[in-house]
Amino acid sequence: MQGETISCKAAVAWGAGKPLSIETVEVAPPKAGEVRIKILATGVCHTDAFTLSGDDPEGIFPSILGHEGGGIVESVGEGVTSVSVGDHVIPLYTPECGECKFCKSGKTNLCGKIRETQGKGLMPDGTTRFSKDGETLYHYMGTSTFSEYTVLPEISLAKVNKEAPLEEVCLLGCGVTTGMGAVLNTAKVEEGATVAVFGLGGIGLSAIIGAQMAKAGRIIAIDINEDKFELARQLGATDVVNPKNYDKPIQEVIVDLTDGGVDYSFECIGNVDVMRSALECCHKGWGESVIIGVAGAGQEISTRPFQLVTGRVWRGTAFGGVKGRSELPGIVEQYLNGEIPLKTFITHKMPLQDINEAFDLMHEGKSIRSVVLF
Ligand code: NAD
Ligand code: AHE
Ligand code: ZN
Ligand code: ZN
Repeated sequence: MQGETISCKAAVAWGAGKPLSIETVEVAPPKAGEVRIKILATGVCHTDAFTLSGDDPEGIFPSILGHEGGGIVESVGEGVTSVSVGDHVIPLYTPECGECKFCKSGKTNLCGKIRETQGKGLMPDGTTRFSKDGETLYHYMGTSTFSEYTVLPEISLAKVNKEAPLEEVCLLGCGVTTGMGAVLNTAKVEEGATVAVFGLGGIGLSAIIGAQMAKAGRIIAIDINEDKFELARQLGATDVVNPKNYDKPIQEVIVDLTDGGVDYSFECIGNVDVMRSALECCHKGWGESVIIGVAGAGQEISTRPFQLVTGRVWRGTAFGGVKGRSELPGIVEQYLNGEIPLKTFITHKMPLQDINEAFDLMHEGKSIRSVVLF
């Protein structure tokens, strides 16, 4: 049943480079095909910081950021059939409509149905559900989880087991699913393979979990912040490398360490120079490098075409290739079966009013994931 407009707290991004501001905002009821949810917890991903910094070509202000949440359905719009009030859900920035060219291709998780309006901070009908004293606030990544209440299209929700604590499985809404999925779905790493992971934040550490699940023979973890090494080892890294400790390019260091290069590498930073290193540390003839990190407006990758001519493969992944509605509920079950150590990722918890601390901790390299509890 459709409700009334709700007034609630949200962290509003008024402009690039400004801290988020906790405001009372209005959240309109869901229209046809839409669902309003009460957010219980949200992680803070580097992509939120990337957009807030002003580097995101799709960044729109004022908006409500956040895309790694967990919540409970509060009300549903006309025609919604797949979720009902009280269901536990994870918002999906990569929806799954099941009927568009992309969904039907069987080749990608990138659904095309609402991508255009989503990128403009709008709901599929071209309007927004958020406002503040009559001023429009834009949606972000179709999710806007930095708000007590948010509205999403039905196709952007994965219904999950109510036994799963939302303050942990919210991390499956982006970081952990992305890193694991990049290894298991995008690269399809085989048993015994040698893997290099560049960047040991929430994404890189999840890639290590994926590599461990794939039974990779060697997992080389690379970061310029050595505080990240202990957790990387705990999760399965066999080697840890700080590029700053060498006076030659990191790709040469890795090639020397691995008798010619790795089978698979993953860039989990968003640095185009490291993307090049990640490609060039791959083994001639078959090595594959997967770009996960998101780079700012105007930045481009480059390498000698000879790197590809001689058999290396460069690819990328969004949300780890995971189809959210059909596959995420199963990943939540894997978590419930003890296969995914989500608690390990939560280094900090805080109330919404302290959300800017989560960004500070990330920039200082002190957190893996901060989870905001509502
Ligand atoms: P994070 O800030 O938690 O981690 C980044 C890590 O990279 C840090 O440990 C940092 O010390 C390390 N680092 C920085 N510069 C480095 C360098 N030159 N060499 C080695 N290590 C370096 O970030 P995160 O939340 O894990 O996100 C990582 C990247 O993945 C971001 O660009 C984010 O936007 C992107 N991302 C992409 C997807 C996707 O679907 N493709 C999903 C989530 C996040
Ligand atoms: N808006 C940016 C690109 C940002 C981006 O690549 N986002 C990833 C998810 S990052 C999650 O932390 C993604 O899913 N991309 C696929 C898509 O369709 O957005 C830009 O450069 O314009
Ligand atoms: Zn993210
Ligand atoms: Zn689709």
